[in-house]
Amino acid sequence: MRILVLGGDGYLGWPTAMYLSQRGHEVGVVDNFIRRTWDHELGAESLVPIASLQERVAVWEAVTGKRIEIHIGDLNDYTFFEPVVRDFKPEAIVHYGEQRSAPYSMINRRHAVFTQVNNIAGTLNVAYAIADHVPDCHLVKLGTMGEYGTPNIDIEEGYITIEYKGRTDTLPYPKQPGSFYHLSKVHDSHNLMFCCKIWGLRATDLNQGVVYGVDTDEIKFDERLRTRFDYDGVFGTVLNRFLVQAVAGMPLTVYGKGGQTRGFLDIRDTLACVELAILNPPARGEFRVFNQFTEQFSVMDLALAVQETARECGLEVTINNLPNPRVESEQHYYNAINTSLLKLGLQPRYLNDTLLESVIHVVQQHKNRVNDTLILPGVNWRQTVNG
Ligand code: NAD
Ligand code: USQ
Repeated sequence: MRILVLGGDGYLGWPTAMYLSQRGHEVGVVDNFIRRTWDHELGAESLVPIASLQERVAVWEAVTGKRIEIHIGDLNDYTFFEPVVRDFKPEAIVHYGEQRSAPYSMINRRHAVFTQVNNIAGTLNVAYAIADHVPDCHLVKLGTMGEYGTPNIDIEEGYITIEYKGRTDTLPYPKQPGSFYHLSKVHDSHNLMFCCKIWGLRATDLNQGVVYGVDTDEIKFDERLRTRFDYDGVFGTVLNRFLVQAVAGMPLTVYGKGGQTRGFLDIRDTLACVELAILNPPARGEFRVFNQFTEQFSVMDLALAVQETARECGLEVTINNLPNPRVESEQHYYNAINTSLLKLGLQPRYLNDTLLESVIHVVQQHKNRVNDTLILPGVNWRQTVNG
């Protein structure tokens, strides 16, 4: 198939582009490199050195003989994006191209506004370009499990059937997100559901949990194909951060009590899920939602697992319960349904010692690049900063 990967220079976008290319799809990537600019803004850097997109694509072609097309530009610039869609004529678009950090969106007013404009307006442009030029194209949009928050009932996949005053309806599942970033995904979901209804587009919203891991089969072909690996307090996600902290000899930064429970998945399962969604498209007019994670853990479960594996690798690690910089429940019920992707054939790779050890090994190779001033959280949800 002809597949455009938006955000194809990012942590998930680049491995996805290679994975789809390796499976014989014709792949184009779109990115404006703004993620690399945010590194400069924050004085941060991927722990694992990453090549430019141009070098990655050249190495990929040299190693596999397969071409990946590059389109450099902003999804919010329709004069750039419209011709890309018109000329590439994708049969599927995988949309990763958003500002994805909850702490970044909570820095101050400017970052909150930027996040919502970038994500919501960018996604609207994607929907318009599909409607205008390739109305049959399947949009595979990355959403987040954080759209649902932590309700005291089971979390269904996008919709819930409710009986009220003797009548029954199936309605969008209630959303209680925990940051302006997570809210941007909720707004995207509403816009896309509406676009499917009015224009007959077909879309899959992949409500993904927190991703961990550093290696995919394609990355292993050549060191220059590596994807970014963030560990700083703004862009680093929890398990990736704990593994870096363990290697750097720093206490694991559990926020509050650590009972916060989330869905998690291995980066290789992200790629498998995205391809399964592409190969099994919804009908025209359907807005389909899949919960994309394989296991649930509390933050404290993860800290204890990292501590245990680190000990087996000869590293002594302590756990530090920091005052929580976020506003979130620290002890709550959590049971999310994730059967749709399993029914399509996903074979999950569950978190185990071997995976933790393999990430620890990669982190150890780059230990001298850890900047310990970036580890502690610096963004506080309770402060409104008018910057
Ligand atoms: P990332 O920041 O590494 O990659 C996103 C890419 O999109 C970057 O390369 C960035 O330059 C690009 N981008 C952003 N705005 C753009 C714009 N307006 N125009 C063009 N390019 C733009 O993020 P990631 O970790 O790869 O996440 C990808 C997607 O998956 C995001 O939408 C995120 O919300 C979602 N997601 C990620 C995780 C996770 O744990 N990483 C979990 C759930 C969902
Ligand atoms: N946490 C800690 N210590 C840390 C970092 C995080 O205890 O050092 C806690 C947070 O308070 C939170 C949980 O771990 O309760 C997850 O935090 P995170 O930073 O790993 O993940 P989150 O902010 O939710 O965002 C990440 C991605 C985002 C994606 C989301 C999926 O950055 O793009 O949408 O995971 S989900 O969590 O399912 O919404």
